[in-house]
Amino acid sequence: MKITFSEDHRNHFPQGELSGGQFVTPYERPSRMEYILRELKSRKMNDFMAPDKLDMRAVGKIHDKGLIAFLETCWDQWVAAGYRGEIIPSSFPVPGLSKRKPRNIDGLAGFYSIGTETAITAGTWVAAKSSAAVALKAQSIVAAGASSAFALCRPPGHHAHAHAYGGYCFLNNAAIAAQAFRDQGASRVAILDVDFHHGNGTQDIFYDRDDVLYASLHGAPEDAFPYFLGYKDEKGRGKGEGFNLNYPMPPGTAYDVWGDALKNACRKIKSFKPDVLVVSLGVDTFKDDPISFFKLTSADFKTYGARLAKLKLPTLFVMEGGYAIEAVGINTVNVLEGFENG
Ligand code: OKP
Ligand code: ZN
Repeated sequence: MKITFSEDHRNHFPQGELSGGQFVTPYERPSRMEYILRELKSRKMNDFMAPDKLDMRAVGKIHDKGLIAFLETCWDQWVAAGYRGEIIPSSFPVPGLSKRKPRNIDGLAGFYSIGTETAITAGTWVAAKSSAAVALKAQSIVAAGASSAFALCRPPGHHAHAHAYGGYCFLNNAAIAAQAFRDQGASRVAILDVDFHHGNGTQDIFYDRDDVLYASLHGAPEDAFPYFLGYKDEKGRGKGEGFNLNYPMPPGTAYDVWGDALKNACRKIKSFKPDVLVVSLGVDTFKDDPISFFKLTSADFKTYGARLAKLKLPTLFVMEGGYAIEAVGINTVNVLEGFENG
């Protein structure tokens, strides 16, 4: 399987994540990539490719111009305003407040984000663009006829909405890739999101559409970030009704239950008859993940990789989360190896 990767992800490494009222070293950190690269190489998965320059038209099909302009210029505006720290929003246009866009950069950050955990630094935009470029390069490899490809991208993407960043995500890499498949002739695209967290951004982006099926297995929103989306009764809207599938699961969920949900999602994906499958691959379902509450073992990742292969679809794997730093490589590569041998 071809793997796309760029070192440019390193440009995004905030010093702080606001977590439990403290600043901690962000869970989503550059070294995650080192562990995955090391494991890929040790299992002789060496077929790496660099991305092309990002096609901003492909990004513009998914994201709002205002968000793109914000991400592009926010750091300079923040510095010009005299702020000394990283960009962390603090005020949000929740229902009851006006939805008008402020001029002030502190206000704008709240306008364009879903929370306060995701700091922006000088290099964030360069890294976010490289992440989308890595996803699009792998997409082009599958579009050209490869049976699979792995986009080893960072920062992740599935929490990013058309109009908002957050949850460690800036550009929705999986959504951008799914749309690129559509624009290059695929009639139907399925997105299977196996990251521990619900992909609120991806769901919202495709919520009204019947040409992109979104299926997600995740920690129940009552108990888990992103808290405000991911319920089972969110099934899509208008002609999109029936093309959004949520499988929220409670704390302590292990493979017996998770694997059944996957089986069910795979059946639904199969009957959708997609031309291609995009997997939002987060490995934060692992039992030792520091910010999640599922109980998958490293062996389970291989098992479900093989299950995905049974769909016999051209498959694009797009990296999302996974924070149990030592195990992130093993678990990620277990999925890919399970898929290749499955
Ligand atoms: C990104 B991906 C705030 C908790 C925020 C953010 C988790 C983002 C996960 N106290 N947690 O889906 O792995
Ligand atoms: Zn996650």
